[in-house]
Amino acid sequence: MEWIGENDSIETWQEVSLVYNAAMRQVRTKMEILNEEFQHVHQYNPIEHIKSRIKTPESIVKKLRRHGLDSTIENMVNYVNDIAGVRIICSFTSDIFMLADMIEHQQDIKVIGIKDYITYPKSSGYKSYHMIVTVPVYLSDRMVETKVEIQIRTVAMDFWASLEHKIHYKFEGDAPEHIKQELVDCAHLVSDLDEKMLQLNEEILEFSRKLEEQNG
Ligand code: 0O2
Repeated sequence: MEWIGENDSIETWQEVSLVYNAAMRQVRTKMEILNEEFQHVHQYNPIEHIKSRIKTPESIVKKLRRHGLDSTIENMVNYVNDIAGVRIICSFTSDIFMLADMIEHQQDIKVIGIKDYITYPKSSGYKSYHMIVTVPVYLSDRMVETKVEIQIRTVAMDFWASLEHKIHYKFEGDAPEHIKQELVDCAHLVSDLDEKMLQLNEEILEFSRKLEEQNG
């Protein structure tokens, strides 16, 4: 097995981009298949939609600089875990943990790190479930295990994170205190909304189950 960055054959951004793109597409397809299979077996789609992206070279260089590292291909590969990113948006918080479990049980996906910002939200109010995984990418002459960051969150969490991200960039990370506080308040509203929607959905499911039992 080989990690990209372990040998000299991958030297350019184009090569990194090719391998990470392949890994990202593989993870995305796997998630789409899981969703379709779930629909087939349980008549239910845990995934609302999926977004994926390759981090821009500028953003990678910024991250390396933040960690005090030189902008080399080796550092990119070794220290930037989210060059390839797949974001999975679900309806309910319970879907997040179910999907994480399904991902962990996929034989050709290796989970190498988890950050559970659902159970332990960031002080900003940020909530999301992050998994760093590796998938094998088969090239013509070798296989390379490639890292992909999977972020799993609800529609409401995604709405919050998108706005917070915009504000963060607008103020270059230094938003006025009252805006930061408003965002924390909104994050609490998002958590309450997610909890209420989950309860409501469970009630609806229970109602449907009883109706089915009555009708034989
Ligand atoms: P972008 O522009 O979204 O790509 P590590 O990856 O472990 O070396 P890092 O990057 O701090 O260290 O890991 P973490 O905390 O898991 O965050 C990775 C990504 O999660 C971020 O990527 C964001 O996409 C998202 N994220 C984390 N914290 C926040 C937050 O407070 N608000 C929002 N909106 N998103 C957050 P980037 O590279 O920071 O940004």
